[in-house]
Amino acid sequence: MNGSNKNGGGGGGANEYIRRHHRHELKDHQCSSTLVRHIKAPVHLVWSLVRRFDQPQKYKPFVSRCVVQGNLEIGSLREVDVKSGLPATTSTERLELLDDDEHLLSIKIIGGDHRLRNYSSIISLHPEIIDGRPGTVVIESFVVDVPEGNTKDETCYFVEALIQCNLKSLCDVSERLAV
Ligand code: A9S
Repeated sequence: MNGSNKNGGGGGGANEYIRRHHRHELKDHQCSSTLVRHIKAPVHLVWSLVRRFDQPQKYKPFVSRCVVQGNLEIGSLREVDVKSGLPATTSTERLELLDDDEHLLSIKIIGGDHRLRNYSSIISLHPEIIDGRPGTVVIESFVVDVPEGNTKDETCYFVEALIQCNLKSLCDVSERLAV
């Protein structure tokens, strides 16, 4: 039984971007989803925040600290400490893809005291005009194992809520910088 693959909203353009960049091979007992957000800030500015694999806390509200071994090469690992109150304290994550031309970042979570096993995500940025000014379509998709004792929907709901918080914060930080 394949995981549920709900595609987030977003206009025609977004669906084309989703088809091109956000394809995940779903295994049994995995769930996947795609979230789309429109930011009133130019792509280069939003990307300057997203591309910092070494400093996710630039926009991710749950991250309290991040340490990267080595430099920002594919395969680099980061140790992410998250704030109290979450069902986890640390996460070890690997840089899978960082493309400064296509504005693509992909990571895999390979460890930590949380319940997200085989978590893989892709975030892509695309220019668009919003209210006659340079804006950005942000698309983030993930695939993750459904933990024993949880349903696909519960797992998707949990991860989507976290990513929505990340994207809301990315929006706030970017739009504040774009003023
Ligand atoms: O940070 C991301 O890009 C996405 C997620 C889903 C991160 C989730 C998280 O960092 C917590 C916020 C700590 C929640 C991890 C890896 C596990 C959690 O339980």
